[in-house]
Amino acid sequence: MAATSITAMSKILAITGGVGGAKLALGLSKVLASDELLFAVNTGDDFDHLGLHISPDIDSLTYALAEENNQELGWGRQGETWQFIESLEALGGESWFRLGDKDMALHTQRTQLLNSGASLSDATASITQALNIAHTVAPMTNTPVRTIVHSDQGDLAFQHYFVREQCQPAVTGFSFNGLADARLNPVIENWLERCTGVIICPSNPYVSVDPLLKLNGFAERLTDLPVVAISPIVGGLAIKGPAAKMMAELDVPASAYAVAQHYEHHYPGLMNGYIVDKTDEKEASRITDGLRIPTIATNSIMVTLQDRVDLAHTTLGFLRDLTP
Ligand code: FO1
Repeated sequence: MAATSITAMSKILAITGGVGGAKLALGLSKVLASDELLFAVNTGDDFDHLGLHISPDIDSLTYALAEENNQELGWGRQGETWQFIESLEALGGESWFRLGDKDMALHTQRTQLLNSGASLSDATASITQALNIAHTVAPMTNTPVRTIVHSDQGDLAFQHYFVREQCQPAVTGFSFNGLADARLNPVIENWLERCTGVIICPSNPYVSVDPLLKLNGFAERLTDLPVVAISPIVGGLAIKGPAAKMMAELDVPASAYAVAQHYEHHYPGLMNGYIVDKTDEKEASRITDGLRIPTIATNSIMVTLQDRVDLAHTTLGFLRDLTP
């Protein structure tokens, strides 16, 4: 399906991280052309592993946009084989982080590009172009930021919490090493000069969206723009990932309302509109009245490509309605 422009004036910034965000991102890429849509991606999940630089959220988005994402696993590349990781395991090597053979090629190429002096942004552009992705996938920053999960089992690097420990430890909070010194990717900075609206994709607010919004001055740069967020929580559950479990452990009700409250508390006035799933229709009026954020309810569970495109259209229409 080729991207068909809905308005010649759009310059949309989509903030995304993880698999839920990547689903809507694909829908948006079908609706807006590459000069109308830029993806700003969380890099807090990045880590160095087996001598390679791994950027899981960039990978999820890259494979989604290339329509090469592994639908059974929910991460990684489709049509994968596992000879490398199985051979490594047989040698007694570290194999908890399952790197597929095709996926390994991407991490190797990224690491090579970084080692030869490319920025993460340039390395990502080279890889996405090679995979025929028209849209720009912009890492939030070119400097390392690493999410640390504080838990009942101590402080854990994000992938150790998420993959090695299977999100079992109870979380008590998060910090983002390197964030204070990180500079917003100049590609995103330039886009903001002409940006007409911002979409916060249905990603985990604590570990996918906060690292971006907390980046030096970024949230403040967005306050003059129409911003719409989509709840990653539907009917008290996270569509994918540990968001609902994290909320329960942080003593926050796992609800679409609480996600809106989180954004409003930490970034007052940032969000101009909010989208919840139609199963949470009752929450929509509570959020509109209680938090004074115009909220609509629609189908936000994206199973098919058409679901992704439909949510993209609804989000862009809502954003347009909120634009002065
Ligand atoms: N997630 C898993 O649950 N298990 C894995 O072994 C795993 C490997 C992996 C390799 C490359 C990559 O880019 C992502 C990978 N993921 C894996 C997914 C990833 O760690 C998480 O989905 C994100 O960090 C959460 O946004």
